Amino acid sequence: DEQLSAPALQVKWQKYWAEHDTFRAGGADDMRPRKYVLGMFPYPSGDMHMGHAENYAYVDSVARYWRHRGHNVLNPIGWDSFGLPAENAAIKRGADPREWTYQNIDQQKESLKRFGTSYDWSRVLHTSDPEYYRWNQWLFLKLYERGLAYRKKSPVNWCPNDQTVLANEQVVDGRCERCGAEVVKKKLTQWYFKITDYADRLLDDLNQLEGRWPHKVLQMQRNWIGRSVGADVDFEIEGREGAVTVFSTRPDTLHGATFFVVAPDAELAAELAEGASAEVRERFQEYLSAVQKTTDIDRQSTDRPKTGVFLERYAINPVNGERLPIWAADYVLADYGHGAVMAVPAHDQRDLDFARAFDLPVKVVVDTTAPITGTIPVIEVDGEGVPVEPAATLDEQNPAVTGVALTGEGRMVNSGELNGLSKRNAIARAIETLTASGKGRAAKNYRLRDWLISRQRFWGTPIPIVHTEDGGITPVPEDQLPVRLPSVDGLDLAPKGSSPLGAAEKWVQTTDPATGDPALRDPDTMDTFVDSSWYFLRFLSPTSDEVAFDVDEARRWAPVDSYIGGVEHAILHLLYARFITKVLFDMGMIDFTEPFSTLVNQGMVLLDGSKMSKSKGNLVEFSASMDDPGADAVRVAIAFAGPVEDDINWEDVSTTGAQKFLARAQRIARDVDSPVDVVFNSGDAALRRITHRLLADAPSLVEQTKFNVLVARLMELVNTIRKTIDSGAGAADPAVREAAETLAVMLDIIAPHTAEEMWESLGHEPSVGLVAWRQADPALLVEATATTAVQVNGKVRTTLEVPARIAGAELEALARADEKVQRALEGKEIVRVIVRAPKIVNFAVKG
Ligand code: ANZ
Repeated sequence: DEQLSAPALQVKWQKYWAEHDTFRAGGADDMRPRKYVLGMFPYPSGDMHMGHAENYAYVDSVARYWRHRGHNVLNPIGWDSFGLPAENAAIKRGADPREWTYQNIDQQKESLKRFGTSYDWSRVLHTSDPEYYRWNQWLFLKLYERGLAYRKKSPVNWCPNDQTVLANEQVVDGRCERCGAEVVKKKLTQWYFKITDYADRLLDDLNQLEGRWPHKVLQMQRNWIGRSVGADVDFEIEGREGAVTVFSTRPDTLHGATFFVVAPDAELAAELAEGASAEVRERFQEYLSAVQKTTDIDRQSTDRPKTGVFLERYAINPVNGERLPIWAADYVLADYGHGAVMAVPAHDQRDLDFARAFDLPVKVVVDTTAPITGTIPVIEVDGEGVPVEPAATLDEQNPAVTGVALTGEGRMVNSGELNGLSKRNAIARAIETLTASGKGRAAKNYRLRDWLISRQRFWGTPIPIVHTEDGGITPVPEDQLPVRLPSVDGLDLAPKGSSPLGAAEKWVQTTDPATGDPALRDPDTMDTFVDSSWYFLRFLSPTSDEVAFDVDEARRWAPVDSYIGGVEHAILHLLYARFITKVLFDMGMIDFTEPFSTLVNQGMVLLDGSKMSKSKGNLVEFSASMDDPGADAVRVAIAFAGPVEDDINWEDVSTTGAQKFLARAQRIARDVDSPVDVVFNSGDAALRRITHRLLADAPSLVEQTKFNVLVARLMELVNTIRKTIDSGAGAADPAVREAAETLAVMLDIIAPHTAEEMWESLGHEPSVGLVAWRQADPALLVEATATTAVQVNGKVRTTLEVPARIAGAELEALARADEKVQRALEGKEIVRVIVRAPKIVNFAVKG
């Protein structure tokens, strides 16, 4: 009657699972309902540490749960194994990034197995395998065919430290997301994916995910896409052929435009400055070079003093012919809208700040003090309606004086035919009028930019394109894929601003597949976010060398039912995966448009309140904890420490408590002394009620990610079983076996090794991981009830049947709602209510 040590227990059951392939997903003929459970795949940056433990434990629990609910579960694992850390590590050691990568992968695999995870190990993939990245290249070609992959020369984000370009998404507060170096702009010819073609769908489809993805993530995606609606308005410019267009969300305010601003780094600014005096030209050049050193973040900052140069040129307001002085100012960005704005200082704060700095006129065109039906809430005070906002006069609110732009609702003034209209109606009317006169039209704008995918680094997917001597571009035909990375031998990987692949002469020099003429391979590699944008589909047919993924398997399994990962991927990875999913849908390869039906962002295990990391030297070692206290104790303790979505502190995690609980659970299984086939219809009634209440509650606890509550309930069950064994009918009571079996099956989702061992002690064949949770017996869920006497002035008017544990307030409400009681109270004033739940409610009344 000895309990196995944690390592012995783990080895025993991990060996069993591996030998029996216990968690392999069922094939096409498996008729159970399917669940695709997926954790965001790991990056092989080193061995696992305790900071990762919550992620893997939670994904595993979800997968195990659905198996217990009778589902055919697919829970695969792979590695996102291209990328900078491997390349940087290789440079540091003068080694091959492959070595570092695959060594780390092996280590992580081993750790994940020791943690008792239930992956389908037959589907492992690594994005750095040619068998995988070949299909990245295929995807690139498909996007190219559809006009969704294109090259352009434009200013790109450049990390001077990593010596590579970065996507907008990889620039955080003006710095490189990876190394923190300040990002600069550099003009380069690069490959882009046209994600902006999908902006509307990427935005609108978020509504489908409401309630199924964390609201915060949906909001971040919405803001990132940043759709604005309004109008494009054409302005003539004195002394220039052809109109210039501006984008405005407020075409209703056209009459309030008092000047015109061009982004200094837009081509138009240089062109207009060209026509100005020598002095202005010089001032402009100086200003432009200063602006080019400023980040977009700084340019948009509201508390930076406004700067600009008057270009001595004028734009003509299309609605009233007024001459608007044209300024170059850096608060207008070159690559948003059309890089120019009509400035309406009375109603736009940035324009007002600028107008006040340079003494430009301010003209109010929306009277925000004029009432719009229903917009100013009124409250009753002593029977009189009083507006919540005290009425102010327009004079008091003059933006030129207060410095505060009037951005609220109101009625149009000083605006010709728009006068008297509300802001909203005036926007619509202004667009109609502009359209009719041909001087403008309704327009949309997005913050979202096309996805820059070229990287000047070695450790990534080669772009499957060759360049001919005459500057032509030829895609590598599909049947010649993969374009494999060359050997790293003799290559200098050190960052130098161009791709190291360019120096691999034998590799670079090739022939045009179309003509046989000499040609050069594109030396850049793809952003690794391309790799992760579709990997969830590759898991469905991971070894196929015919197709990227099998469309029939995709119809069976996809989209992913439960996607689980860190909130750090709230924008980049999820947006790209959503985009590629929509492209594949348009290609007719899949029948869904969103890749991840539900999303959970789980927290991390922190130490001293900060993220564990090698650089901070605060890692709690993972391997050592698998020996002591053991995988199950770690998993129970983490689950118990708090809700899945929260970060938890390792200091708050009690593994000794968890160890004791697991030991008690195992002892119960060994103590049970009834036949394996005993019928569960008798025995200790209180214990049976607790068991069945848990069977009824556990699914929603798991589905709402309340694992901490589930563990607490399992602990309660262990205590009650032990009490029943020690008193009552003892270890032979069928209710004890029923409870112990329920405990084992439920415990499996958190402490699988312990659960298997219990299941065996209870006389069953493994694996408990495939045993279905039983249905709760409704007869055992009925709560005890009590009878309440409801009195009015001491006289019983009715009786109520209520739950025995009803709260006083609830009971009083029930009594008041009763018809007989209402009749007895009619026309009377209630002086006092006395409630003694669940027995008595007494209303003391007069009149
Ligand atoms: C006139 C106006 C009047 C505007 C008003 C706003 C309020 P969002 O919502 O971010 O799309 N704008 C247009 N292009 C710009 C650029 N390249 N750089 C900086 N600002 C630019 O903002 C759209 C508004 O931002 C546009 O509407 C324009 O100012 C400005 F009472 O036009 B608005």
